[in-house]
Amino acid sequence: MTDITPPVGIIMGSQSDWPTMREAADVLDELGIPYEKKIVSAHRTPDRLWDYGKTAVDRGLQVIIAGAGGAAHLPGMMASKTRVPVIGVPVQTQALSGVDSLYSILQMPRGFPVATMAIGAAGAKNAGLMAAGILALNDPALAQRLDAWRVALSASIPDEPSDE
Ligand code: RP5
Repeated sequence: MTDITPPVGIIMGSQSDWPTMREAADVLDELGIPYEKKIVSAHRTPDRLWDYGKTAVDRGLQVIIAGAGGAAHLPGMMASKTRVPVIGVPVQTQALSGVDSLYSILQMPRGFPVATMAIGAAGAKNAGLMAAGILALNDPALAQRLDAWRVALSASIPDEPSDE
């Protein structure tokens, strides 16, 4: 059996991040974009992080979506290990509402960017859409699907608020 690497890797620091990161997976499913999903922790499984980053280009990954909470070093460390674009998702935390995650991911030093999304579920969903937009640059069929998705979202917004 040959392992074919999908274009998108969704990685997260913990199983507890999955309910948030599933938003990214769901929108990739909607758009027909294959992905893999892995638990990779900067602190608990640093060797796994290193191997994932070291092999990302050769395996053919084109975008990495990385979610973590608290001392959220996963996206930045991944960006330091691979030139594959990293989209960071700050997972909401109980103690500091995800502001800790946001600052940990956002404030990268010059030279190693992470495209940082909003805190929580909206950020995860937008990470999936950002990945789609990047891939659509070289995939006309996906570009059409993404355009249609955006049109459908706009069409679903009512003109007026309802009391229901
Ligand atoms: C981070 O610590 C993870 O990304 C997660 O958001 C947070 C808490 O992890 P658990 O204690 O729930 O496994 O590394």
